[in-house]
Amino acid sequence: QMISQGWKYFKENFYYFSRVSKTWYSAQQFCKSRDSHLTSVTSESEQEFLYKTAGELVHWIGLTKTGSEGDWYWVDDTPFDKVQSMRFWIPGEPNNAGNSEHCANLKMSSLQSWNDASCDSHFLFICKRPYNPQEL
Ligand code: 2F8
Ligand code: CA
Repeated sequence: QMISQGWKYFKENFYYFSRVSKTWYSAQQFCKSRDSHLTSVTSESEQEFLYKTAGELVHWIGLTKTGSEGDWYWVDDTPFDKVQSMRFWIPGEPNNAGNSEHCANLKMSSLQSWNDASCDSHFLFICKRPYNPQEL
């Protein structure tokens, strides 16, 4: 029986921590080719699982903006809760540095860990997919 080699299980989802760097879009394409999306983050326990597993390495997550000055949204279609999510940004972020930061990553090993960065930058990334009851 195969249980998703290379994927880590946490609370009804599997997560893939890449070992190669990609642009945000290219990372999302990779996740989609594996029946997943760049990860959403919707609870403190999920955020804790992600930053502890990521360690000090910067990883793209599935948060980006509609257009260049639009609102943040999760690429896996999870509704983005702006108020509940404020606590996960690094203090001072998102700052849209150079008016060109439209994708988010997990930058610090801490509860306050998100930074907005240029989507064209290359970083490691985290894919997430719901577990399938047949697998576990
Ligand atoms: O000081 C925070 C600032 O740090 C960098 O800019 C100097 C980040 N840039 C990149 O990651 C490319 C900013 O996004 C971040 O806000
Ligand atoms: Ca920033």
